[in-house]
Amino acid sequence: MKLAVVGATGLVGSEILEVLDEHNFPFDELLLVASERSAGKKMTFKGKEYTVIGLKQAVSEKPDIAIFSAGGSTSLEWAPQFAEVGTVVIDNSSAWRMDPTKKLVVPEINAKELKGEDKIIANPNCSTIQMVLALNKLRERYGIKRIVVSTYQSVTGTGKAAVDQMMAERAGQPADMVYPHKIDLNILPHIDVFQPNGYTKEEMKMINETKKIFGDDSIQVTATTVRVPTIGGHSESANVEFKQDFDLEEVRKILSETPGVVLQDDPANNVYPMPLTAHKKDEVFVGRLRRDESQPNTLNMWIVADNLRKGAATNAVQIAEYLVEHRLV
Ligand code: A2P
Ligand code: 11C
Repeated sequence: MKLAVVGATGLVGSEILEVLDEHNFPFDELLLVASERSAGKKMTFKGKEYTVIGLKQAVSEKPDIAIFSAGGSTSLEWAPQFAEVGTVVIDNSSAWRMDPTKKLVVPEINAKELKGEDKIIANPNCSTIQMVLALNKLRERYGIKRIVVSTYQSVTGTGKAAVDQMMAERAGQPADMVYPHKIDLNILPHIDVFQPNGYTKEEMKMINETKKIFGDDSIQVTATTVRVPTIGGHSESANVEFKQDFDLEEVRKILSETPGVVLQDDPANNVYPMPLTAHKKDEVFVGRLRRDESQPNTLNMWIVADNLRKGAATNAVQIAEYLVEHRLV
């Protein structure tokens, strides 16, 4: 097993390395890949020193699996070249997600769709992953008619430069501006680029990816995605209208038994999910469960996950683990 991590020097890339380490992912050879700017740089993984290589060299090494997290344009250009030499690419960018010939995978929900011939597999957007994982078993039990979601997203979703902007502002130093406005002590109702319909690309990702992962175009989704000055993870307020009525105790039971989901719902003791407590964890945390008293069959819930973990690195590594376990590579 020869494994390549493309974008190894970035925020998601370094999280992928941490998760590979924690999960003891089995490989014989590891290639750490980044832009030509970083080629030659030394990095340490599990006490061993590696030299970062560029994409051209990485393709020539014909890895079995390449986990990509180096932006959409890098994926568009290079994923097909890896696929061509037989590598299975697990891609974190938005480049291939809505391509009808590519699978969009959250392993707990739809890994069973994966086949040996899938050479480029898309990892969904972070804010989508945590929402669909929290809702999947409830959807199986009650059916979902409509989701109204508002997000509170960590600056880590933008990358290292955005964390640097926030920290420089916090320290009162001149900041290189990644966002169009200050982010510390502020909130931006703006993630990714605005689309002609007035929504942002992030909002459209949540809408379109949810339908594709659930394999159900009839689910109505509307989203408002917001950047907040946190680093531990993304939070979401979801208002979910089911097709049939639910029992709140049963909802708690289903969520507490959903693999990958942790129920944290004890308001009397101030227990609810938060980015600070979700940070560096692989699971999706759910709390503040309550019936929407303004409308039948509708639940309000609060969902938090580390966007660099289950929202990106963990999900990608779990796909790789599935491929290995099921001998699809
Ligand atoms: P590099 O460090 O060489 O620029 P982040 O989202 O945290 O900024 O990380 C982006 C990651 O994607 C980094 O590892 C970065 O490498 C990598 N990357 C960016 N552009 C390219 C490219 N054109 N080819 C390969 N890797 C790239
Ligand atoms: C954010 N969700 O928090 C974005 C980051 O399509 O993979 C991930 C963008 C993507 O800014």
